[in-house]
Amino acid sequence: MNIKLLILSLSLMSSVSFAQIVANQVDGFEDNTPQGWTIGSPTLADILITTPADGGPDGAGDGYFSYTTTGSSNGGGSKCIIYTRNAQWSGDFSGQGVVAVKMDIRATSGDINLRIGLADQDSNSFPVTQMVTTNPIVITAGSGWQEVTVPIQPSDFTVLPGGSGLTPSQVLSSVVEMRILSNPNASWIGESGLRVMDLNDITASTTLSTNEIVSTDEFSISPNPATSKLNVYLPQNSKNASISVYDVLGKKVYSKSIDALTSTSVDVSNWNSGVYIIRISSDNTTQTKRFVKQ
Ligand SMILES: [Ca+2]
Repeated sequence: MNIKLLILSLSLMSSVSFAQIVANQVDGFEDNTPQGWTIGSPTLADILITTPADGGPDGAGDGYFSYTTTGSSNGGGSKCIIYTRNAQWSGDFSGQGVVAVKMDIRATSGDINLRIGLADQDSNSFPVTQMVTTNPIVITAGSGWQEVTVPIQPSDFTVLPGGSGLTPSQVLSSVVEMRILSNPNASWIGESGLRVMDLNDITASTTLSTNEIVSTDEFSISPNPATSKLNVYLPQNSKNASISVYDVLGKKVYSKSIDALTSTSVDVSNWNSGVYIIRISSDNTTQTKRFVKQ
């Protein structure tokens, strides 16, 4: 390669821009890739990170991200933390109006003390000022998929020692790396011990509301947990509605057309104990809820 070509290719490389955060973007894991989320060792990431095609909160066809730590106290893959760098979770969070990260999360082995970490970069693209959300959100092992909202406004963060001294506001406008981690203490590193962290629909939210979707048009279920009968109350004006129920593996275990009714019940007495997803589809809307069969 001659010098001119070398210079040309270098200048082309430097002009390649990374993906940047966009308001309301969603990592849904429907493409069965980790969408840039990784751990320190790419080799271990290939083993410890999986992206099942089914079994997310919406059941069949809802792919999700799953990271299982090694359970060791030290070494690659031992810490409960994943990150993206110079990818879709970098850039100007404040400029995009992003005030929270919403996600579906499930802990199937060990409680998760959920925190979001953000870092800016120096001129060599190394993260320098690092900060994590001050208050962990505890996801109890075995509690099934939970929809959580992690506020990420400046006052929500603790800046970790050793950085370049930027304020949370400054970091939020020039993010290089984002982390999702479990640690009872404010730390840039995840805690060790065996954990399985499942994630879905990681969303750059411009609202702090946890009830965006809740309205008078929402369906409801009771009792939850259910032992013999699950009552389903439909939204008003439901047309051509149907109920589908999926188990945690995404297998459809029940379906029924419920047109022209306002409530119905499902006999669950012979179902296996566990978590199920119930989906109501109608001309107007599709909604899902989780319930437990005891
Ligand atoms: Ca998904």
